[in-house]
Amino acid sequence: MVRRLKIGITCYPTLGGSGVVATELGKLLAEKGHEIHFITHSMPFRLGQFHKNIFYHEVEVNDYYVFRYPPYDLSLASKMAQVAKMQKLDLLHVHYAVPHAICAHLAKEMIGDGLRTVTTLHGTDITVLAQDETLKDLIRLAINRSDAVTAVSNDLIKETRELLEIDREIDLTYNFVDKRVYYPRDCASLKCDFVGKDEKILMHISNFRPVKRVGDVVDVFAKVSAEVPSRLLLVGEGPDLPKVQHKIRELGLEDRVHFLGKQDDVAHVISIADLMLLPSEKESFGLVALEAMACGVPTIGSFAGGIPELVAHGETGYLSPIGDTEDMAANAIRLLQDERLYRQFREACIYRAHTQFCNDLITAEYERIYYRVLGIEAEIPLPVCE
Ligand code: GMT
Repeated sequence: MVRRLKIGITCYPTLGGSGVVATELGKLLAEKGHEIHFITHSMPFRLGQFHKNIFYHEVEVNDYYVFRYPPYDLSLASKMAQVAKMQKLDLLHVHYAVPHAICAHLAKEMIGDGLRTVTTLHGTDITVLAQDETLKDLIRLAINRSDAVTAVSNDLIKETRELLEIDREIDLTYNFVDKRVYYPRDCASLKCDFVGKDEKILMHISNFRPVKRVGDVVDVFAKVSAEVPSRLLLVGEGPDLPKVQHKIRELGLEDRVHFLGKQDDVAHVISIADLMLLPSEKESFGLVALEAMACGVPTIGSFAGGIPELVAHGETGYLSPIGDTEDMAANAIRLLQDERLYRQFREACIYRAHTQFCNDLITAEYERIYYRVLGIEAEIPLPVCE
């Protein structure tokens, strides 16, 4: 029997896809019998109720009076070392390079080689932060000192190598969906709250940062709604929200656009959509497009980053050059007006998400990496998801 592992996980617990991936992975590993210790500044929002094999260690920041700024990174590194020692952790798996990978490196320095570290790169930790000369050397150090590094798309692996000029091994570990949660839900009554009988729903979910190009979402919707009776549902909040609200007013679309704010039950919300819009400028993977795909909702998006590795262009959605809202709108209209084509896309979406990006498969890939860095011979078969 393969040895169960004791794993410390650090992530941004309250926002973003990297936090979702880290938390869901922790839950799945715990289900498989591993002991999981979350080491974060607050309870991961997707953790939900009590889980067997899952423990939570809160990082408290030392606010000693000589510190001008509370040193979160140092508190995190100390907490990692403390938990690793007390709980006899086998490894730390950190999500997002800054500051988590560097803190893990410090913790390992404190504990010694017995503790292994795995870093997962998620996106802007490389595509934005590694372009910043003040952070570049730090990120390179953190990556080079990790016992294993994984990234969520081939595109992100390529960017990491190019931007940081490193040639170490980086494993590919795509984002995943839990098939027990993400499948087409029957949300007819919820849908009726927003649209009339023959109207379609276009949806965008993000943190409304400039890389998401939410202005393009509105432009695409303006063109689509001129041809197809439809509504736009915007889910999430972030710095570009006021700009987007202004644009909607300028285009006179207030009656057709609904702001849903932040939502937790994403599977239900997505299931009422007919199309997901993801016109990002940078997107290392695009977890939301995967969640939509698993619920049978095709994506209209851009060719940015790792999106083409996820969305099969012309089969589970359509992609266009970044900023080409004409093409995106034309693709959306074609899909919404052709019922047969839409049904075909919908089925292809569910099949692709549930077979290529399923929880069992990607969890097994992470487990293989853990045993490899620990030098433990273990047979972890890669399951065939159906
Ligand atoms: O890197 C970020 O901007 C934040 C990060 C997050 O926490 O949501 O998003 C990235 O990680 C997700 C999970 O791996 C990916 O699905 C997103 O594509 C990626 N975002 C970007 O690359 C902009």
